Amino acid sequence: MNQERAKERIATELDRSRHRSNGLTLDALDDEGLHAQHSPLMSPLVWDLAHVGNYEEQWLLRAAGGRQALRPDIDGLYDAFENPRSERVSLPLLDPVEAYRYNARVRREVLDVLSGAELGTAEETGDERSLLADGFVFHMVIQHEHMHDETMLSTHQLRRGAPVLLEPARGVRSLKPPVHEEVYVPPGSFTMGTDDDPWSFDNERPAREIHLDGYWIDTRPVTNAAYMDFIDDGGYENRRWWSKEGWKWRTGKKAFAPAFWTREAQGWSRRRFGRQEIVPPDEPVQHVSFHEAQAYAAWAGKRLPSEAEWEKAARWDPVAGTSHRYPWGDEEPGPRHANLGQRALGPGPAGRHPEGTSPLGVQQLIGDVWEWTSTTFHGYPGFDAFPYREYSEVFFDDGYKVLRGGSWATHPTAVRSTFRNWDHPVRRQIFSGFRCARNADET
Ligand code: AVJ
Ligand code: FE
Repeated sequence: MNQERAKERIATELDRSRHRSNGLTLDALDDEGLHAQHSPLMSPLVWDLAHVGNYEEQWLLRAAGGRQALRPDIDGLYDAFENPRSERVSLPLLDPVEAYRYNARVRREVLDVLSGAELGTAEETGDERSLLADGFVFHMVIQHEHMHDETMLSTHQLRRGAPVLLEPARGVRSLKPPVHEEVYVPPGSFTMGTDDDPWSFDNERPAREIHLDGYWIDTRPVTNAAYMDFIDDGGYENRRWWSKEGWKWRTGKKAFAPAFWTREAQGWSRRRFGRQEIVPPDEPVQHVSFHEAQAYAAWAGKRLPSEAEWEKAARWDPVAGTSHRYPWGDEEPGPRHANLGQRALGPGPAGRHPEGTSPLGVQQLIGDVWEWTSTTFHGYPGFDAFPYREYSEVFFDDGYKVLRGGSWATHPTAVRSTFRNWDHPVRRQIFSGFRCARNADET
């Protein structure tokens, strides 16, 4: 891409992420709703709103643009490590209108920095890892804002009260069953991770050849209907399906179903963004913890895929012998490929987007629900923290499991087959589901 086109794309995406953030805050709730602590797990929404602006100021204006700081006085307030989520509500935060104005002021100067920036390729600049090479730091800031938008959606989901988010019409509800429930991935090597994706974070690098034994992987994420069978079969009462840690969580939490579910006389219902509705059987299950995903897989006689197994199923083309950026190839995600970008307020039914199928025949790897993997989050061999240790390195402490593929709430710029998300295994306010895998030698 030439520089002018690259800059136009960046400006468009900066605009889109801001439009989305404003839609989830200023356009959705009044001051009280924006300042409120809707859950101890989440920040007040006004915090996220000014945090994305402050991050943009620090990285695009100061670090990349070399400009004078606009509001160094608020850096501490919006530092995620200085202030735990549960305490942000008592900070002297910018109010919603101040946050809006601050963000707009930062953005005006950022567009100026962008127009003068030298976004040469890593090769041209001779600098393997520079902030500006290939537009990296702009891509980082765009993705950062969309990640917080997804986090804000989790806050909205936890919030009690009347619905405030518009629900666009939902697509087709029922589709043909898959030809195969699982596919076999033959033993062999594939390229995992990347050295040159201009949107990739440090934790997606470097690329390397990985050999995997043959394995089976589900063609679709586990549905609500299938998950209900696990519940009905006493899955939550039977210790044998749970890991030691998982059982401790299950009993301590008194979990009996995914978060937001309640059992009614007629069956399961759920609360979704303030609306109470029947749980749709054909949708991928969401709001499950890693422990629930693992217990289900054990009950089904399977296991969770490792992240390498997930990535191979999503990227590897056994005919061409190459790895792609997405399951469907290298084309940017469009509505026909995947359910991404908050176009709906939930996952689509299992089997949607057949055009997004991977060469191995695996569906819905990108979009709908984040998928728990069995892998503990760590750097790949040769990991090099960039541009700051707090993006991923400080989370390499064995406390986090890797999630892959993005959800319906993830923006298309913020996910690809190499993208790695992570969270504590107990978390379930995120839009998390899973699929199962099993070893080749087990019938
Ligand atoms: C990559 C989604 C785990 O939200 O904690 C936001 C992203 N990093 N601000 C998070 C992030 C800094 C991060 N996750
Ligand atoms: Fe952040």
